[in-house]
Amino acid sequence: MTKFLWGSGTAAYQCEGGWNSGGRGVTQWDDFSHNSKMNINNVTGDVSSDFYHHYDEDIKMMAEGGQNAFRFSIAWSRIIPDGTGKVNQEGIDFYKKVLASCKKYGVEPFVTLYHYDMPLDLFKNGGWENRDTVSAYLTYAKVCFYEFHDEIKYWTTINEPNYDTLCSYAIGNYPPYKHNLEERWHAMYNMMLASALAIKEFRNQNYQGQIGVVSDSYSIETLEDNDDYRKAKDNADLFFNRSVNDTCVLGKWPEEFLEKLKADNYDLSWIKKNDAEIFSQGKVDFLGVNAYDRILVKPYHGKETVLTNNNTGDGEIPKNMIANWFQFDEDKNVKKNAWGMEIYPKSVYTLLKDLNDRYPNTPFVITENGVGLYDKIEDGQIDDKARIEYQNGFVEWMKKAMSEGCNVFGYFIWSTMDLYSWVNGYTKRYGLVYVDYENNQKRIPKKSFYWYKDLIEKEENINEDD
Ligand code: BGP
Repeated sequence: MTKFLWGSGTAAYQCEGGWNSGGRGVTQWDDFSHNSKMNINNVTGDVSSDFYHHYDEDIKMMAEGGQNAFRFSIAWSRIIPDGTGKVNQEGIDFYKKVLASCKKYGVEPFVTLYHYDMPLDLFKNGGWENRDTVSAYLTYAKVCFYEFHDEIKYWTTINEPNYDTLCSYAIGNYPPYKHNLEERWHAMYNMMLASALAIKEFRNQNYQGQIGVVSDSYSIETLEDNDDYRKAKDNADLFFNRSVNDTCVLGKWPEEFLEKLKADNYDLSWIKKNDAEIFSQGKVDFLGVNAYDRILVKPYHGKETVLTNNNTGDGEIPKNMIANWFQFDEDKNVKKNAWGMEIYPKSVYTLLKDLNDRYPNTPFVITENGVGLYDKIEDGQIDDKARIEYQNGFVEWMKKAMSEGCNVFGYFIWSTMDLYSWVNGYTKRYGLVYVDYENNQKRIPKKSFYWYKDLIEKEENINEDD
């Protein structure tokens, strides 16, 4: 039986730095951080946690913390700097070095091909709204499979097709800052198509290993139970979960979802006749689940669509309402972090049970679970009790879901070390390891790092009795 994966995760733009080193091309996030007035926290990922130079130290520290797996993403812009055309050998060499460190310290690499960042030229040509990006992504995926297939057993194609496109095209806080759900669904459709094509290619080449999608998925809940509330809940389930998960697990867009888009009068001419076959051949081996919080909804009969997010950390609860679908509700009895995220660990239990009911026999892995806090150093230590409490709750509820039949084969805390939080900058910290940005990116393990080490030691054989 394979070992349960206990690890933590990062993403290229958020931790690497070295933005213009090693032949790396420019991405839309470099453009955002250097040039956009939407960069409200006014910081960049130019240096960030400087993983580009600290990778060996970081992976060694993970191993010392008992972690046996590391989730990270490859920067497309390091491999094919202009998005199409020339492959950059220096970029390939960098990830080979990262993979060699993983091997040296006995840490299993768990690799994402696309985690929000794309070469700027592709982005300027329409990004995920342009089907050419799908072909460019497939070429990029082929290069990565070919170069790294010996070292990587766990691949994921795309990180969070739902949340990424929601922020980029509907909330409008990520580039290209749009507020248009129709464009959002178009972009997400192309992402899912790119993912399916990459999975198909991976299988065609008979590469050893497993491949999946990382989906931000939510336990959708209501505070009341009646027909109107149940309808809102089903709508939210389609909107946030099934649009992505049915498509990559069952290989088919849910009919009810397409009906909803038609009812919204969207032009769906971007759905091409042969796509259905591609989706049916691009099913995942496992579903990666990013689990942070639940989504609480109630009916909405208004005409206006308003989508917001809290990027300031001022405690405000984001208000969201989507005409013809649902609106967000709030449970005043549940604690939230400064960015309005509920601290509600039971949500992972409900989520896993729901996913297991809908997709029986699917292997799941918690690819992200974490909490953003204003961590502070005091006497050289970071006592992040609130994080320990949050993570511990999630692990307990995950274990309960596993004991009731959910097949979960790994758990990754977000994040390995402090890193750049999209739009929120560096004050919102998630790491098990503190990064002192004022002092050459010095690493200092937080209390949660040691808590996790102890937990892994205790739980090492978590799946041995199945
Ligand atoms: C997920 C992303 C991660 C990470 C995390 C925390 O949606 O996959 O990249 O950033 O959320 O979110 P944030 O940094 O916005 O607080």
